[in-house]
Amino acid sequence: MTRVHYDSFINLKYKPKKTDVICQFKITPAKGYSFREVCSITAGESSVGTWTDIKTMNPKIGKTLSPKVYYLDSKNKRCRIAYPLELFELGNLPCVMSSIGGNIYGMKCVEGLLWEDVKIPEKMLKSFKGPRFGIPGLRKYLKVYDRPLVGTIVKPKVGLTSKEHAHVAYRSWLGGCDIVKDDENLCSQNFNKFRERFLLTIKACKRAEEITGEKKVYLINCTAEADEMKKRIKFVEDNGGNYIMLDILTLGWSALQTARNHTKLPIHAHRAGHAMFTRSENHGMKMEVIAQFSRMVGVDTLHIGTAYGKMTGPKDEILHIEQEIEQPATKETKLNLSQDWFGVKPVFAVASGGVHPGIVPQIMQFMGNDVVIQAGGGIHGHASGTVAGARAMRLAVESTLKKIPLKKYAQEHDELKEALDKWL
Ligand code: CAP
Ligand code: MG
Repeated sequence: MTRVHYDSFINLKYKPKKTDVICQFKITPAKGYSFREVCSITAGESSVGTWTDIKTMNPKIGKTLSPKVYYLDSKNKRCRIAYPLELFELGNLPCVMSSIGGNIYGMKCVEGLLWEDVKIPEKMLKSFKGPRFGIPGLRKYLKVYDRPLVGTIVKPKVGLTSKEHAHVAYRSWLGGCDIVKDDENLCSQNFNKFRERFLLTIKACKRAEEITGEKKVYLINCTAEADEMKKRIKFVEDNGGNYIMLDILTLGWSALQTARNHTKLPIHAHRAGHAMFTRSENHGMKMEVIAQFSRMVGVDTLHIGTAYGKMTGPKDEILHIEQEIEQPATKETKLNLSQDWFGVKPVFAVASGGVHPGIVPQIMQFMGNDVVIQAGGGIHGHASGTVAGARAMRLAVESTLKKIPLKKYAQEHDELKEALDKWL
């Protein structure tokens, strides 16, 4: 077996510069390798190093571009590496990923490599667009200032015709949803073509606005091959659309950047497939890092989990992710790096997956008011149907804001009572 062995990227005296990109990893060395050695290899393989010394290396490269492992915590297998900004092309996230999230993940010396956190310097942040709307912009857009936003996902995920889809959306808005979105796997299948679905559903959206007097948005899933995605976004913009949705991880960072460059509409980021990277406790990358890059590129709403619903994700991690996408800055702790967002707009956290009115108080207590609370099954599964289901969600938000226990509020509100009877 080819054995890599070097120690040259460790420098525990190094004080990171303001311009460095800093990453925190949890590293499990493979048998026969030490923790310290693999930390050094991680820095090397994701930058200027390779498995042996090379004749083409020169001192200038070594001096200006070598990352430094400046923090080692062998007990918790955690290290922090400072990468000089010059290693990367600004405004090119795939390039950053190919470096830091690249070859090293497949090397024999690594048994597990978990990219836990990133601290992005101002210059890199500013080379991306960031959210166009952000939380204050979206609140203004929707004219909702004092409560969480309420959304739904048209269900079943796939299978409805465009007409049926528009009808379910319409009934969701009538019942009280601010937001109606497509599901992540609905694109332009034969049974429900993109253009027809869009035209019918946006018409229903305008009608619901007239009837309810509230602003309503339709998050249509524009996920497709990049040229086609651009065409779909343009079609939405040219025909009175008010929001687009993208599956950011299946699309890839490149197409997400393209979308951000090409649309004036808010972007909803669905994270379908994130768990392929984020689920293992020892290998992959954490949602924290995905969330930071999403804010940097410029999405306006991002799924981050609920802790109380059907998806995995520890509460403390979800809370930290929410802070990371919604706050102007976060502080350094033993578990996380700090991040100053230098004015990059905040992203609305989306709590979704197994949500129903019965868990709204917990979600609001845990995630606050700046959250989009989304329920698919928890609305369309209501015993009296979609309108009542949406109404029950709004009532749950209302009762929580009024600090009235759900069960008490339900005594005077049938839709809420029916929802609690089914799901609590
Ligand atoms: C929710 C959802 C979302 C998940 C994704 C679904 O539907 O549409 O895709 O929320 O998970 O299909 O599960 P339900 P996450 O309300 O019917 O569960 O938000 O954690 O990324
Ligand atoms: Mg879904």
